[in-house]
Amino acid sequence: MKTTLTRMLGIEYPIIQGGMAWVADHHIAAAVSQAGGLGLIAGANAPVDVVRGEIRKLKEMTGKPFGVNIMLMSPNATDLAQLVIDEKVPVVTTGAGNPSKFIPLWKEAGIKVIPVIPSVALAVRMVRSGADAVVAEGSESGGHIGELTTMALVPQVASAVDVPVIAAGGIADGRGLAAALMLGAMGAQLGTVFLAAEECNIHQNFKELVLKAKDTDTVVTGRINGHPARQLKNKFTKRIVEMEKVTEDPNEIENMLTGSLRMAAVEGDKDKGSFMCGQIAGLVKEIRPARVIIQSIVEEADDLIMNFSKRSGIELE
Ligand code: TUI
Repeated sequence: MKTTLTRMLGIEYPIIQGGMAWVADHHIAAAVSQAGGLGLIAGANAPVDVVRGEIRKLKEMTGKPFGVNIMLMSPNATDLAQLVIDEKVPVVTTGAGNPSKFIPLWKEAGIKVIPVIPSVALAVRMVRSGADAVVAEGSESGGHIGELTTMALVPQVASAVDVPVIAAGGIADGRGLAAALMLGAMGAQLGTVFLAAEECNIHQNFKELVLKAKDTDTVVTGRINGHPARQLKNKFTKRIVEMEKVTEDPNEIENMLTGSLRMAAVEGDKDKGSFMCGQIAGLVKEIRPARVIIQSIVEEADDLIMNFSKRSGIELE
């Protein structure tokens, strides 16, 4: 399956793995890239030396294209912006902010720049600043999200910009990829389904919670402090939701979040962790190698697009 996105990035399939903080290390990123998608290492709040180590370990595992996601609220964002240049990283995605000031440097270094955006206005601004593509991320996604759903956001972004659009949020199988392409996207970014990849080194408890989750098991916290984030419901989110009703200091919520991603992904602490996860978790039912996940998504989407009217029973005159 080739699109303008696969050609731009030199990958086989139009599938990008999300840059999940405390989750996306060189193991999962290398597996996704080796399988023909684009694997991403999450910069998140990690120190520069740690991310450099991850990049170098990934390069030992695969010679295929990969990317680094830079979370712009990180205190290390500026140093990471330079690191990706020094380490000749082929693709950079960004999240949780506006990367405009870094784009000229990255472009000069030959890096493909793909900001994740939650609105048409930001997409247009990013393209004017030189972005090569954008990820239009709907609020079905896990982690830090905007207001719009994937269904509403993707076609509006696709109509507003002349670079490839990658749909994200609520996609975990071939139906989702095919639907994204129908909405005008040239590919899809997936996070939740890769939480259940064999090569994803999160705590076993996290994987089990994802496999067990049903459609209504996530909740958005942080709307009050301007950093809304979707995660699996647990004791931790219950406490935050209660706190949000009474607190007069939004920073209090921010402080509660400190360490909670690590607590989920590394410690597997079911009560104190923030298990960031998308609404599509209910569709994720087994642990599979990244290669099998990608193959099955692409095969299903391919078949749907080629044989849609026959498969669906929808008759066209
Ligand atoms: O960034 C993400 N997802 C994330 S980041 C993260 S770490 C974190 N945890 C708690 C609170 C905040 C961060 C976990 N998941 N997705 C991409 C994304 N980017 N979603 C929304 C945005 C975004 C928001 C505002 C992009 C640009 C933006 O611009 C505002 C501005 O500066 O104009």
